[in-house]
Amino acid sequence: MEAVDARGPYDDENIFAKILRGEIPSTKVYEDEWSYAFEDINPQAPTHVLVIPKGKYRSWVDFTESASAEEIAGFIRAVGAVARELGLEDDGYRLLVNAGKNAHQMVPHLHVHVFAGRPLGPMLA
Ligand code: IU
Repeated sequence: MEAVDARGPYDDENIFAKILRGEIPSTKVYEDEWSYAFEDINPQAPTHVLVIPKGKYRSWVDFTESASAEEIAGFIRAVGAVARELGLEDDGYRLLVNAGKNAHQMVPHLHVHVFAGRPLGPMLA
């Protein structure tokens, strides 16, 4: 799959938009007013969850520039709730956001990766 440009208009037909609309199945691990979290289809660790805002945001910049303070706070809290509810705090976890081509963002809807369940090694680059 091609990396995407994180800029430009939101694509309503991107795969995570379809997941949010229930048009494509996903394994839900968390949901609240602002956010939805589900298992990554191609996990890179024993726990690999994607947390996405329910709003239409392509990237971290788009989200932080366009979303309300309430929505941003709600989403960041949701990422924490996922880590807590999955019991990841004892052994640790990693959060990752890819944006744009050089970071190999493949899906143009903001997503935070949550990795856990094995030693993750030093920072990925
Ligand atoms: P990236 O940060 O845009 O590179 O990550 C996209 C992720 O979305 C990647 O880990 C894929 O395995 C994952 N994914 C998915 O969970 N379900 C899908 O239908 C598709 C991609 I397409």
